[in-house]
Amino acid sequence: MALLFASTADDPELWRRELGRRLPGLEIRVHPEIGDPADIDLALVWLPPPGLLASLPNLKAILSLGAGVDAMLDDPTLPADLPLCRLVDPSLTATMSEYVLLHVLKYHRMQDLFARDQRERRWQLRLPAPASSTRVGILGLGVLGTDAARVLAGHGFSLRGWSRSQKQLDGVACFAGPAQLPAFLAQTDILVCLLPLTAETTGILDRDLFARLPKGARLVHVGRGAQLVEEDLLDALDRGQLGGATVDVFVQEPLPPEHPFWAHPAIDITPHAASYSDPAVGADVIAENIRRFFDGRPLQHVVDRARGY
Ligand code: NDP
Ligand code: OXD
Repeated sequence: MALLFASTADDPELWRRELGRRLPGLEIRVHPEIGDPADIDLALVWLPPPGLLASLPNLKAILSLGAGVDAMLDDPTLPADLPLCRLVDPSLTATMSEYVLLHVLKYHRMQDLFARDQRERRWQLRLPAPASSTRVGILGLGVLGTDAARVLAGHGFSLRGWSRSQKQLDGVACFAGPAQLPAFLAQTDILVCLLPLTAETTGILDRDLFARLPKGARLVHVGRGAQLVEEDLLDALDRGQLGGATVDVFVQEPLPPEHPFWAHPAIDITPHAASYSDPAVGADVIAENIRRFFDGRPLQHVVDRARGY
């Protein structure tokens, strides 16, 4: 009975310490020091090498160290019948909402324009408008989108959100499904993408979608790289259809040095760093699922593989 830890983005020793505090008897093996693969019952992973999970003959459940599991679902060797649980962690949610607030405020308070003025040594007073006059639209009203909406509402922004199924959220005008997407976009000054990557959302941030936003709208993209058609973003910025974009996720990560986003004056990039799962917090959630597994109780946050998230 052992848990395999495999992630190149997370510190195994921090997770070992935090999980060990909560589950003292748990044996943790850190990839690539697996030992006998037949000993592994559970895998705690982020972007595991394709084929790794399929090589564990007694694996019974997969726990993701990330909220989005698209990369794992993309691995054709992923064992089809095992529960795959995504991470729903208060520290990841809080850091994501912080990132969204930071960049929405940047655009609302015209900090992007002040930065350009500074580069051009231009002293230009720009007076702020009330937050209620800035319309923020959130694509995806799941765990992260709902919390971002709550935080933005606390700052007085005018909010709308779009999801697959119809929602009712206090202070958020809710839209659902492809038919209501145009109406949602027409009243969005700052668009935040917090969608999972699925067949339906691949390439959703494209020329047609940008054309439906008010001219000069801004984009904050924190979903997944493949949702954005990168050349359409460059084109929309060049034509002034979009006024600026903040991008955290890319088709190719790390972003290659020659990529045009690096030096574009209207694009701010961060290296897939919008949120962070603090092991001291996230271990509560993971440990609860491990206890459930050993007690034979239903696991939490199991991904619906047919839906893709
Ligand atoms: P959830 O599963 O909780 O929420 C997903 C939301 O997207 C739901 O509201 C869902 O609608 C909606 N949605 C899915 N497909 C569609 C569709 N075709 N049309 C309209 N709405 C759709 O996920 P989280 O909020 O936890 O995470 C969202 C994503 O954020 C992750 O999958 C990941 O890609 C990204 N992420 C990025 C990070 C970063 O550092 N940049 C960090 C963490 C996550 P419904 O409610 O109706 O099901
Ligand atoms: C995630 C991420 O999905 O960090 O958790 O991208």
